[in-house]
Amino acid sequence: MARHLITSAIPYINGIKHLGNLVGSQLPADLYARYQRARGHEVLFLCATDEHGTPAELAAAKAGKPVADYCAEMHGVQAKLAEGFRLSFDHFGRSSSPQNHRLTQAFAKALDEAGLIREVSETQMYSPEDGRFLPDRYIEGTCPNCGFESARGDQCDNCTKQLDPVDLIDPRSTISGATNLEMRETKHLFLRQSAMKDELEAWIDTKADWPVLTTSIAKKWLNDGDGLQDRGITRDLDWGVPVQRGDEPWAGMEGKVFYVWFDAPIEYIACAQEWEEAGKGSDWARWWRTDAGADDVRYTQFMGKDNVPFHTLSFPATILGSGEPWKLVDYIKSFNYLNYEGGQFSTSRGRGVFMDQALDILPSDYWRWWLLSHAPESNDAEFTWENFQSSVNKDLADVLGNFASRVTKFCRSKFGEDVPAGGTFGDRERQLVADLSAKIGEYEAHMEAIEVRKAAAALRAAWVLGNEYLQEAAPWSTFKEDPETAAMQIRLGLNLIRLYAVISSPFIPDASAQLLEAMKAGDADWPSELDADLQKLGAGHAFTVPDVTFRKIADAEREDWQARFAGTR
Ligand code: B3M
Ligand code: ZN
Repeated sequence: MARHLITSAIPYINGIKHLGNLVGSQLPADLYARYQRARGHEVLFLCATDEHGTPAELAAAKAGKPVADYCAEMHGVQAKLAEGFRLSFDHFGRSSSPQNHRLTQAFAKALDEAGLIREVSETQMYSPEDGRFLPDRYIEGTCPNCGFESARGDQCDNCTKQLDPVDLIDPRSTISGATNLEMRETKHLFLRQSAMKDELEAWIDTKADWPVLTTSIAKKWLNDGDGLQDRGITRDLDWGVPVQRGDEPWAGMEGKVFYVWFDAPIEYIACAQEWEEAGKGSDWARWWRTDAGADDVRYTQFMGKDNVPFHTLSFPATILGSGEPWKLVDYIKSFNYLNYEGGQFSTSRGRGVFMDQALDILPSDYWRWWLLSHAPESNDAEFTWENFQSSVNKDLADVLGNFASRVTKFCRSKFGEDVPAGGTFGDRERQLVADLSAKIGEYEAHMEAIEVRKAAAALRAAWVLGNEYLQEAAPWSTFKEDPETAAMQIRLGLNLIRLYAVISSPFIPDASAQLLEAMKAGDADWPSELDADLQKLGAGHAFTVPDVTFRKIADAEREDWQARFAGTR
């Protein structure tokens, strides 16, 4: 039994995420966590809300609420939606937790003791009109790297470059729109990433198995221009982790907080402490400290490509620089973007489908299946309603749902609601077992490699094999001449439903549970010896005909949704 630590990028607290956000981290992380659990491994799957920094402050101000109240409320909303999508986090934490405050301050102290923090007196954008400094998202302007006109102060969304507000061309305040900004002196802490460049590069060079998308982004920023830059890790904001050296004050840093991207990844660790504190498990250090057993943990992170620089460079710099025995990530799975109907999803314009809206119109399995089977892995992908309708109708309704319905209904009408006795496997059945074994082997290999689309395609192909078998064996015709053989065929069909329920559970957990219940399957053990696995439901075993597993999406409905989500939430 292996041990898997799995984290998804932690979503910003400000508002409900769209389906593009979901498929970029939380959903594939859940797929992998469910798969590893189903294979009998020990899994700790963590996620949290990212509650600090300018995104939280700006959103709270817009909602007219104190930022702490706003965050508490939105954490509840996001937790409920996560449940709705069946995201099986062992804990859904909060980066504003006391655990994360303590840990973030302790990391800063360790980094300072290692000589990796320097104090910098610098001039920062100050807006007299707003009466404040304008860090990060309080400022927008043109990206000096790619010319994108709405780059934020901390990062360009277009080219992923990490920025400092002073880098922006034609900067303006996002609070008031003011452009009469002045430079004022302020003091900040910088993490000396430049001193760690060689160590980081050597570490990344050991990761030959990482996806190209991950390593190419890391390499780009390691060797960009003058190489890896030192990063400011403090901000002039009210909301966040107060700058302290452990539990001691930090002279000259009064009233400042750590930068959100400094404390957010540390929440991956703090979240395990929260998990333990919530009584959901014990010994968090066994997952995170190599001096407490985390050496045999395999740690996998999931994220969108814009988050890769922070996870390949900044967070490892924090971990390595601390000189303490923390677990480093073993594998980073990153995703491109999902587009929406010929453009981008847009949170600000309400363009596209958001998590709450998706669950209002269809159960989560429909979305999970489409999103995962179209995950933006090697390229950006696009959601279109036509494609969604046709995938759901074909893959889920025609292939899987229809199989379960035909087999169970036919059995009920000819043999009753018990698995029928009689007959033995012939050539056709032996061939099916061989084909299915090969297909499931392929499926497992793709799941291990976290090739999400390929895994979905292999799973679908396994469903198709059952359909083809049923079509060829045609128990409804066999029954007329040879009821014994028809009984064997339908017994195999019922066992296939059970098998599909088991192997499909990482993708479509609700449908799997429904089918397992209808088959009254005693266990949901992953198949190991297919021949035997397909005889688990023996003669006389009772089952029921499941309710419709997947319904089809009608053209009129699709058109209605298309219009409804075009762009004004
Ligand atoms: N909250 C960005 C995002 O939601 C950021 C990720 C933090 S991961 C430590 O895409
Ligand atoms: Zn740019």
